[in-house]
Amino acid sequence: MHKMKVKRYIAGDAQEAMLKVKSELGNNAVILHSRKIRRPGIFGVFKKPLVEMVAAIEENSEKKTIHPIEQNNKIGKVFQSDPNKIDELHNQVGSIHALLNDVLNRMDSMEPSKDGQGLKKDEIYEKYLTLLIQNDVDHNLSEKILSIVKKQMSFSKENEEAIKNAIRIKIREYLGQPSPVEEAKDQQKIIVLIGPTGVGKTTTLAKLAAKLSINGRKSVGVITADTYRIAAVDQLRTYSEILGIPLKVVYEAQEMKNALSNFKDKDIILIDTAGRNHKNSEQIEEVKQLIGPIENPEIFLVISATTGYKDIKNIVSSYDFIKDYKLLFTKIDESSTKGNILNTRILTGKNLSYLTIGQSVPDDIELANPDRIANSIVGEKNE
Ligand SMILES: Nc1nc2c(ncn2[C@@H]2O[C@H](COP(=O)(O)OP(=O)(O)OP(=O)(O)O)[C@@H](O)[C@H]2O)c(=O)[nH]1
Ligand SMILES: [Mg+2]
Repeated sequence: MHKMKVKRYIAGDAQEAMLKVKSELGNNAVILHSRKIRRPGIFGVFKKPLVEMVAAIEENSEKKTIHPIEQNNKIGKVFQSDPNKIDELHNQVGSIHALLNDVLNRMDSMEPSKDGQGLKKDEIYEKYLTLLIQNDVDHNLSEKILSIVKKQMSFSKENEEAIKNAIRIKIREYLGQPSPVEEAKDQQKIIVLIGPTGVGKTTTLAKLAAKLSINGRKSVGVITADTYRIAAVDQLRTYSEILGIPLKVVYEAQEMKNALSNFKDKDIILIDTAGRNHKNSEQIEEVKQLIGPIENPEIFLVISATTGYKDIKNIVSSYDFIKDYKLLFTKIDESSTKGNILNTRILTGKNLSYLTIGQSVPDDIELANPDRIANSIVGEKNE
């Protein structure tokens, strides 16, 4: 493409604008674009609009550029006299077209936005979009949150604290209230922990058992259905001995009813299950068999905070046969971001419950704190 000089002219009407173009750029100038624009300022609305004209001329070239107005008259002649010229014309029109698009794009980005904030609007939007995504909030969800906040206030540098706060409040609202183990007065509570392998189900169960029996003064019984690994039963037996909580081992799904009736007198029964590979449908089917006969179980889906969102989505969908469950995130101490907690909460619509923050039984467990999660996602240091 030839090097072109592009200039923008503002005039009272089109004729005046054309004269300006002609006198500065000469007869060979090409009008790329012309449109009516409002005069700046609040009174501009009542005044006659101005005409904006963008014109171009080829720099340092002796080749004649055909003026679009002349084109109309000449084109027939050109076509008749020299068909080869058509190609040249096509090329010229093509390059003008490309140039025009480029100029229009640039003009668009120069244009002040409706709220008068100019480019700053996009700057702040992009800044927070990047921040949310860096904190592992799903891209679509990040855009959704920002577009909601954008409807509430103008995006400008001066407004930044308010914008950040509105984002935080929206996230906080999405996270909802965490839901701990429900206190059932005269009813026995049966809690089941399910989830992928190695996420910390058994450790978390020991933490919950300790908290409920020591702080909650409940009588607790523990059942393990994890007989896949010899060490798994030993692991739980060690905890139950330390905590003084009785343990029953269930080797087959049919034994579950029996184990449960053994603990008829307990306030709370905690059931540990073997870690299941969510990609193995047979293993997932076994979970179904195991929890099927339990009346009103309170199910916690245990997910490690270090798991990527793509895998979390697969895990969640493999457990979609369970109507009601709570989300429990482990290994928060090993994860640098909290976005997945928000993503998973939105994806499933299930309540958050506890977070675990280390390996120590029973201390490293806490009720999820939505304010702190939201603070962390918007990048507050003192989350
Ligand atoms: N850093 C950290 N490690 C944890 C946390 N919770 C559990 N772990 C560790 O994760 C490892 C696996 O924990 P388990 O409780 O055996 O996990 P599980 O889900 O029962 O594993 P399977 O029964 O094999 O599916 C152990 O080394 C735990 O100490 C946590 O909150 N933070
Ligand atoms: Mg286990």
